[in-house]
Amino acid sequence: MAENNQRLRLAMLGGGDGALIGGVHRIAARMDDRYELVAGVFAPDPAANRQFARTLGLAEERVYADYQTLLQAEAERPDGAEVVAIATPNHLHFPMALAALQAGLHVVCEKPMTLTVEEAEALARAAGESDREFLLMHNYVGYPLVQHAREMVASGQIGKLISVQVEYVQEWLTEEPAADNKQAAWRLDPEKAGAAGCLGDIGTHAFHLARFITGEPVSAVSADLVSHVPGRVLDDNVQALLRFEGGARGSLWASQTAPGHENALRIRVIGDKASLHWQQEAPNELLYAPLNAPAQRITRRDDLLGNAVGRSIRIPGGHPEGYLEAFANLYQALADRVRSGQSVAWLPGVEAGVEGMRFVEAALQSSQADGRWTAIRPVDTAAGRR
Ligand code: SOE
Repeated sequence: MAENNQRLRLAMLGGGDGALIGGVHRIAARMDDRYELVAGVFAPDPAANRQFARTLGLAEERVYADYQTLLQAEAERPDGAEVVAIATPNHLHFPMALAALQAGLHVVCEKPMTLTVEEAEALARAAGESDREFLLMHNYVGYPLVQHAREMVASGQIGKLISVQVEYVQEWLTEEPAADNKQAAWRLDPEKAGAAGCLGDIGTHAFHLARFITGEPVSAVSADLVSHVPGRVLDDNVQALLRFEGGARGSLWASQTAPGHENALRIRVIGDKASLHWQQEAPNELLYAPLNAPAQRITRRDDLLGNAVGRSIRIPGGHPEGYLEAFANLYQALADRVRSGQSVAWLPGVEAGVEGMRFVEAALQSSQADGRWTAIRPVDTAAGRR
């Protein structure tokens, strides 16, 4: 397919006033000038929806009451939306993504992909039957040094994988949140968040990061989920042991009740020749520690990292890049795929969502059975969508 840099017409579902991630999607989509926001439904309340859309400068007739009307009306326009970004509470991901694929749109979907494994599998089938792209927003794989770590593992630089320690800890739900905290309200409500709390919200990011860097599926989990805040229904702290398909062992800790931790995602990948250590709050460096030799601090240099990684670097080393740039890398890669047919193998897709939901389900079952080892059914990635 020929290079075509025409901006992709983007519609957005969710992400209105008071939302954190909606604004991030809009910044990330614009960063490389590959998208134009043309339509949306930002809030269920009609007045709030219109008011918010006005702040974005959207044409009034392209601000819709609900997603069904948006999909239908945009399909009838010659300049209709081509991609839809879903940044709503979890329970809406599945119906919206399914309808969008069926309406012929490419989909960008927040994690966790669905509420259940059944929904995830149904979405994977729908994506398989369509010729549209599906991007699951596991944004942390967009960091250049995460991609570099993955390349180092794949090219044998750490040797045989022995263990993985991954943790994603935050403090923001340590206390009962204020009643008007919109972010917290739906995340703590099983009707909207699903059966998993912290496990679904950030445990899935940690799980995907481990899977992404190592390239190895996790075959079984033994999990212990707990809720520290009295009256809270969903888990807010997860400790899990992992068994990787190739024999490596791992541990995953996800918590939203960890005072002093803001957005502390970090991973250590241990091989028999070397270890790697990366932290999201200091994302411009990766520690490479070979056996019996001095450790090396690898910095995010555009001139040293490989081509695949180089494309996702915008300014030379020493000029910090961060969360927004990493997020934008996924949007950029999706645009490459849609406009130029470029294969971007690292982009998390619908299979990553199925895998994530199978992990969530297995961890929930394991915890209910007092930590019993529970198998995670493997995902067929033959279709090349990960
Ligand atoms: C809240 O815990 C949250 O916004 C998550 O929902 C995001 O996925 C994570 O990236 C940052 O924290």
